[in-house]
Amino acid sequence: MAEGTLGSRACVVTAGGVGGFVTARGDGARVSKFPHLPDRKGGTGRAVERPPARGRRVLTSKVGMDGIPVAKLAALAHDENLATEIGSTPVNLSPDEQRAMLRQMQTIRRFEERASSDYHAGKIYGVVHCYIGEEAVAVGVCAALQQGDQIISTHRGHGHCIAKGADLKRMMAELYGRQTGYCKGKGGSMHIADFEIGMLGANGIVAGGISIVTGAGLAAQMDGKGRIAVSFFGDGASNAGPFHECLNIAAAWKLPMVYVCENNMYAAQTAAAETHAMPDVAGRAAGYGIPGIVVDGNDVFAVTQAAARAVARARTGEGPTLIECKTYRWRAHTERIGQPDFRTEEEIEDWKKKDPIVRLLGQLKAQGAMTDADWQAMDGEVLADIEAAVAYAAASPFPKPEHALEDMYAA
Ligand SMILES: Cc1ncc(C[n+]2csc(CCOP(=O)(O)OP(=O)(O)O)c2C)c(N)n1
Ligand SMILES: [Mg+2]
Repeated sequence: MAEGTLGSRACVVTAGGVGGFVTARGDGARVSKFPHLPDRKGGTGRAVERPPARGRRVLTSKVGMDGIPVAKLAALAHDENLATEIGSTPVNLSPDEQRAMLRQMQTIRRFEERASSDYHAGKIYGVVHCYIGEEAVAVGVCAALQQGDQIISTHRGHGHCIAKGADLKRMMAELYGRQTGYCKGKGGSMHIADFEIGMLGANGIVAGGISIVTGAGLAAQMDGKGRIAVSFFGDGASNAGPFHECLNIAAAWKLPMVYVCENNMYAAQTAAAETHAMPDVAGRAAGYGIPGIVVDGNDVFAVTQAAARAVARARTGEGPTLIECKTYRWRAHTERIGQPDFRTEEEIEDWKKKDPIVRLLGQLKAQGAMTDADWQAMDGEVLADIEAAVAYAAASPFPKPEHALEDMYAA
C-alpha cells in the first residue's frame, strides 16, 4: 500500500489499485480517497475530511459533461465531417433491424436484472458488474460489425457478449458456476468468451483487454481478410498504460481497430473528473494522430453511426478511431453488498431519465414501427428467454473437484 497526498487530500492507494475503498491508516484513522465528495450512504468513508486546497475547484462527475452537446456528435482531431454527418436518426436501418436492437438492449437489461437478484439470493458466485443504463453502447457498436469481426470486453461484459450474439444459457450457466457454462463454471461473470462469435473475452484486469485485442487487430491485418477488431473499455482504463501504448502502435501501423471508451464517468468510486485533465477522453486521439469522436452513449443510433464510420475506416486500411460514448451505469460498481457509492441519488435519477431503451422505444413508436402491445410481447419473449437460461443453469451440474486443473495453461 502506498500513501501520499493529492493536493491537500489524503490519498491511499491499495495493492488492489485504484478501487477507492476506504483503508485503515497506521495511526488508526480511516481515510477516504474522496473526502470532498458527497457520501450519501451516511459517512462510512469520510472520517478524515479536509476542505479542498485554496484555488482548487471541487470536481464532480458532471464536469466532463458540461457544455458537451451530448445529443449530437462532436468530431475531434482529423475528421470534422463526422460532426455534421452523424445524428440521432436510424440511418440505413430497417424497422426490423431497429426492433432487433431494442430486443438486444432489453435482453441485456433483463439478463442483468435477473443476475442481480439471483446474486443477492446467493445463487450466483463471484462478482457481478451490471451494465444497466449503458446498453446502447454495446448494441450500437456491434450492430455496425460483421460476424467475423472480433471484440474484447471488460469486467462489465454481459452487454458485449449479448450484443455479439452469445448464448444466454451458457452465459447464465457460467454465472451459476455450472459445467455447462462458457468456462465450464470455473470463470464466472468476468470470464465469458466465445471465439465462434468473435467475442475474445471479458477481463477482470482493467485495461488488460486493450492489449489483447490490439494483438487481434494486428493478426487481422496480417490475415488480410478484412476482419477488424474492437476494444471496449472504461474511462478508468483510459488512464492506464495499455490504452496509450496500444493507441500509439495501432495508429502507427494503421491497424484495423476501433477503440470504444465507455465513459460512465466513474471508475469504481472515483469520478472521472478527478483523474482526467481533459473533459473528453476522445480528445486524446489527437495525440496519436487518429480521429476521436464523442458520442451520446445513450443514443443507439448515434453510436451505431459513429461505429459504422470507424469500422469503414478500419476495414479500408486507414487505421484506428477512438470513440468515446458518454453514458452512465445505474447500479453500483458491483453487486457486492456494502460497497461505498459516492454518487448522489439526484445524479442517478437524472440519468435514468435518459434511459436508452425508453428512448429507442419512443423512436420506434414515433415511426409507427412499434405499439405498446408489440413492446409488451417483445418483453415477454425476452423474459421467457431469460427464464429458460436460468432453468438451464439451475439444472446443470457443478464442476467436480477433479476438473479444477483442466483447461489450465501456464507459460
Ligand atoms: C489493473 C487493475 N486495477 C484495478 C482493478 C480494480 N478495478 C476493477 S473495476 C475498476 C474500475 C474500472 O473503471 P472503468 O475502466 O471506468 O470501467 P467501469 O467499471 O466504469 O465500467 C477497478 C479500479 C482491476 N480490476 N485491475
Ligand atoms: Mg467507468
